[in-house]
Amino acid sequence: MIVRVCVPGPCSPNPCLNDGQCEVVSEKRRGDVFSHYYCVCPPEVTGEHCETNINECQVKPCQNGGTCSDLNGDFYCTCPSPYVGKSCQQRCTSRLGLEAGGISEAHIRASSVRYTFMGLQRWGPELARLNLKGLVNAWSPAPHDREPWIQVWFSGAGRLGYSEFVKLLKFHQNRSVVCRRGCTLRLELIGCELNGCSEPMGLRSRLISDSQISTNAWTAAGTDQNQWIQVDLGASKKLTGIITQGAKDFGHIQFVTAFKVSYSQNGRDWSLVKDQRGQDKIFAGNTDNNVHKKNRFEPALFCRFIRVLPWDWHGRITLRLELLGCSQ
Ligand SMILES: [Ca+2]
Repeated sequence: MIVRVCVPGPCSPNPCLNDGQCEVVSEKRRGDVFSHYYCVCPPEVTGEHCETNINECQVKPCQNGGTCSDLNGDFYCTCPSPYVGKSCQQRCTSRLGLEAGGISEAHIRASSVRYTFMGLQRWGPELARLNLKGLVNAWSPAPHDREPWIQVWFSGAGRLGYSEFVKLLKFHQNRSVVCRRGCTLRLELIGCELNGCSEPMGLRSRLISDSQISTNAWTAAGTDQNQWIQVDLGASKKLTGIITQGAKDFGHIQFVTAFKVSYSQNGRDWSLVKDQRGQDKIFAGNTDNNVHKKNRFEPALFCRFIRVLPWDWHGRITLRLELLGCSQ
């Protein structure tokens, strides 16, 4: 009678460390193996008894001057500014969208607002954007506000465990030093989205050449729903969003108020982006000729070619655009 359970043997108690699995070597297989067992080690350790920690820093995974810390089956990079990411691979210096309008008015709040010219001019927090033009062109707190602050909310950032708000406060105790004729402020925040796939694909900075896209500010020859503009990314990319902007032509304001998007791997077979009900998705476009309107692709698109199909417009069909994504 053979008893298999609860008998002390080469694997009981388990001689393998760090959760290594002990396997008994059968008599037949033993040959010149002198131990009665061997250890199957988890990936983070090695050695006869899984006793040796594998140094994940040995392959130097941290880029751009990052410092590597060896962890249990993993590594951690401490990155010097402005680099972020698992391997410090991402340069985190994008403008986060105050100036360009990617951060909407509803996402900017402040402790108070100054009114001038008999209360007609409102220096609201939504005006705290760089290079804003016009008579009232910045945020300014009320004169009685002793501790002014302005706050920007990045929707969605909290899901990643990073702070979702940035709040600038207490510019200076003695305001007469800092603020001349009232505190006013315009600002831009520099950073990046840590999911790492919403970098501008280069239409605005012309990394994508004009042969890949018809032109930077595009006006369709026709004014009907058969117009489209196509971008060839050169290779398959992951696209997570699109930014559109209208234009002004000899004083005529022109912008696309709604559009559809189709995408393709080969430039011949096209699929339209659908909404949750399976209908062709109609993206909300611009409401003026200047502000950047950002739309997300959820889920992301994986494609080489993308077409914007204007669905509704003001004036002529005129569009400037940038795609957001990455090469993964
Ligand atoms: Ca390790």
